[in-house]
This record gives sequence, C-alpha cells and structure tokens, in this order.
Amino acid sequence: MSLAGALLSGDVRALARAISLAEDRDPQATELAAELQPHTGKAYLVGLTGAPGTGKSTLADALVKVIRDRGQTVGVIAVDPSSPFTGGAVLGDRIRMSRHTLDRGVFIRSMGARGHLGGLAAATREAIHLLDAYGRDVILVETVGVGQSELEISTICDTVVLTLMPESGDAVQTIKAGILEIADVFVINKVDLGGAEKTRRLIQDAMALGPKQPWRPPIVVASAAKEEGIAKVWEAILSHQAFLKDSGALTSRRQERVKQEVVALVAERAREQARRLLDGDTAVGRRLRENRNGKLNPYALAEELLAERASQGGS
Ligand SMILES: Nc1nc2c(ncn2[C@@H]2O[C@H](COP(=O)(O)OP(=O)(O)OP(=O)(O)O)[C@@H](O)[C@H]2O)c(=O)[nH]1
Ligand SMILES: [Mg+2]
Repeated sequence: MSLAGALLSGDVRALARAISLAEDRDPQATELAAELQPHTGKAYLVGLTGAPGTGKSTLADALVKVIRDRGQTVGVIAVDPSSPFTGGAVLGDRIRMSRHTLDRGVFIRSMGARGHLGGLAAATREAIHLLDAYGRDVILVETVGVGQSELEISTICDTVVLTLMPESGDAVQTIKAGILEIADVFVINKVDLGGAEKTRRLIQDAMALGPKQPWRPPIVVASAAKEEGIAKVWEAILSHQAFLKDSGALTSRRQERVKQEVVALVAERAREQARRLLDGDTAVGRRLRENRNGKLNPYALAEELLAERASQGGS
C-alpha cells in the first residue's frame, strides 16, 4: 500500500514516517501532503504558546485528557526550534512518557529543525496536514512564543492559547513584546503558586489599552500540573471556535492561512532554486565563483538571477 493509503487507513507507523519525511524536508512529504489535501480541513487546530517553562506541555497533556473524555481524538505536535540537533528529542521523550502512550486516540510527536534552518515552519505545517488527513479531531501545536518566532502560530492555528505564569514577570514581558495580541485565550497557569489575580489585572489593563475587538479573549486561571481549571480552558477554546464559526472569521482565518502557506511554499522553492542556480553552471554562478576580490554586488546578482530564472521559464 502507498504511504498515503496506509496513513488514511489509520496506520500510525505510516503517519510517523510521513512526519519524519516532513522534518527532513524530503520532497516526498510535500507531495504526500498535496495528495492528502482533499482529506484535510476537518481537524480543529489549537496553538499553545508562551514563554519557556510556563507549562505548555503540561497543559497539552491535561487538555488531551479532557478532549479524550469527550470522545474526540487528538494529535499533539511539540515544536522545539531550539534543538536542531536532537530533533526535540528531550522534549519529545518527556512528553511521550506521559500516560497517553497506550491510547490510540492520542498521537504525540515533537519536531525539531534537524539542521534545516527555516524549514521548521514548513515541516510543522505539513505535519498538521498529515495529522488532519489521518483523521484527528483536534490538533494541539506547542511552540515557544517568546521573541520573534519564525513560526507564526496565529497564522497556523484556529485558536491560540497563551500561557503565562503568575508573578513571574513574564506577563509583563509578554505585554511589552506585543505577544498579547495573538492570544485568543489566556491561561494563567500554576495558580497553585499564588499571585494569579495580579497577573489577571495586568492582562486586563493591557487589553483595555488596545483597540476594541469583536472577540474578548477570556482569561482562565488553571493549574495544569494539578489538573485544575483544564475543563474551563477547553470551554474557552470551544467558545472561541463558536465565535469564529458564527462570525465567519473561521473562513477568513483559513483563507489567510492558505495564502501564507502558498507564500511559504513558493519562497521555500525559490530559495532552493536560487541555490541551485548559484551553485550550477549558470552565468551568475560562474561570476560568483570567478570573483576573487570580493567586490560583487549582491543586489545586481539577485536581479541577474531573477532574469536568468525567467529566461529558463522559471523551472
Ligand atoms: N506548580 C506548578 N508547576 C507546574 C504547573 N504546570 C506545569 N508545572 C511545572 O512547570 C515546569 C515546566 O512545565 P512544562 O509543561 O514543561 O512547560 P513548557 O512551557 O512546556 O516548557 P518548555 O517546553 O520548555 O518551553 C515543569 O516542571 C512542570 O511540572 C502547575 O500548574 N503548577
Ligand atoms: Mg514544553
């Protein structure tokens, strides 16, 4: 059976293999995702983001239980851009050791950059499509949300959950970094540590300063480790989902996502092509290699390359 056929029939090894291909940026994975595209669009995509250590993985684990208790299947992708060499193995092992290992309705996978700089976003998108085609009802995507992430979670997921810790200063950092706007649901995690009210007020004050939006992100106080407030987190996600559907925003979000993905796919191919032309037996490539005094003009070379590509019919 083909890999696509095996994946569609529910073969978990086929799914795992396909995701590995995506991670390796193997063109087969892109072909596979394209082939499986008609089988996608059913999964609901939830992004979990927030500063390191705020409890995203623990929350994912707790959410999986709530989702499973409601009879839905779930896929979890933990994206770890910081570990290009281990492929996110440490994080993956931690999360894979969880209690869901034997449940066939749960698929957990971590993804690393594997040395493909800039390829992680593409790999993650492909993995999401693969899980969607595999038939998962809900897909949770965990990413570290500090600073400028190459992976713009809000353009990848339907609902973005932002985790914060009480009294840690990361709420302030988050507000300063302008990350607040991407949240559809706030989770103040580790409520057992105290100080959640102060953090709640900080978020409320910051939101009050911003423009009025049709969706007011709820702030849920929870303890992922103690599994308190997790059902409320899920309710908040579902109410955001209902808002998106009723307002028509789900359609526009998904349209925007397809647009971003097309741009990303074209960019990825263009990058490869540019490298191939520069390394190959082309006029621009030769000029680059023959140059000895380092006085080449990258702007002119880029123009030349684009012209060369156009003359080759863009192939
Ligand atoms: N006290 C307390 N600790 C928690 C809670 N939730 C998570 N933790 C702990 O916080 C630490 C970090 O949790 P993770 O779930 O790994 O956090 P993360 O955001 O996934 O971290 P990275 O993936 O490294 O960015 C772990 O030691 C957890 O056990 C909670 O509700 N209360
Ligand atoms: Mg984590």
